[in-house]
Amino acid sequence: MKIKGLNAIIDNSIRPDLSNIELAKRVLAGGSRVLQLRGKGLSSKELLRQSREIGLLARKAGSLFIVNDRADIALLSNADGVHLGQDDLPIAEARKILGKGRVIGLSTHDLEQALKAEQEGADYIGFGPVFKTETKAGAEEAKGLQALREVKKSVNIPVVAIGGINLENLKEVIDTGTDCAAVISAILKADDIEGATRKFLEAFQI
Ligand code: TZP
Ligand code: MG
Repeated sequence: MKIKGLNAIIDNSIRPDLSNIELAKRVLAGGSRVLQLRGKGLSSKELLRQSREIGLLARKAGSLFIVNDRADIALLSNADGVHLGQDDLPIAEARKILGKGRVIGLSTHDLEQALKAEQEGADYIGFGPVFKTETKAGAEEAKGLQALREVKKSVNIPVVAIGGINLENLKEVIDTGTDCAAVISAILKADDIEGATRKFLEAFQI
């Protein structure tokens, strides 16, 4: 299992009519094989409960399961890894919790951060926001495709593009050579979440 293709991020704060469990079921049914749970407003107890349940669903479907922000919850829910932000635990500290067997990804916003993440032992990096996004409060300004291309050329670990990616701009993102595209609103806000997931995956196969 690899960080490749579509990374569907589950976050029902932007789709409150459906639970995270239901959202996970729909993107898995659509074929997503890299799933991340982003549970910003949830208590630790609730995040753990949901992570365990979604982790089992992901495993059954043959999907990777990554927990956003929380290495402790990733370990306790037997997830495949954690996705950290610049202000979360440093990679070396998260590694003490998760060991070498689990994946650690780090969000980066410029080339310097990307190179540092690789040097510090990240298994993959996120890079963005590539385009303008409404989903992340306080997100930095859009970095653009050229910056993404530059980062992809400069590191040897998988690069996950994030921020404002939709079916219209996905091809340009793929053409930079990026390994993976992380998507929230373009999938979760769709009427047909399963179908939208499938369309993103098809674009990766062309
Ligand atoms: N980090 C950088 S942009 C972003 C995160 C979590 C939000 C991406 O959401 P969307 O809806 O795909 O733009
Ligand atoms: Mg984070």
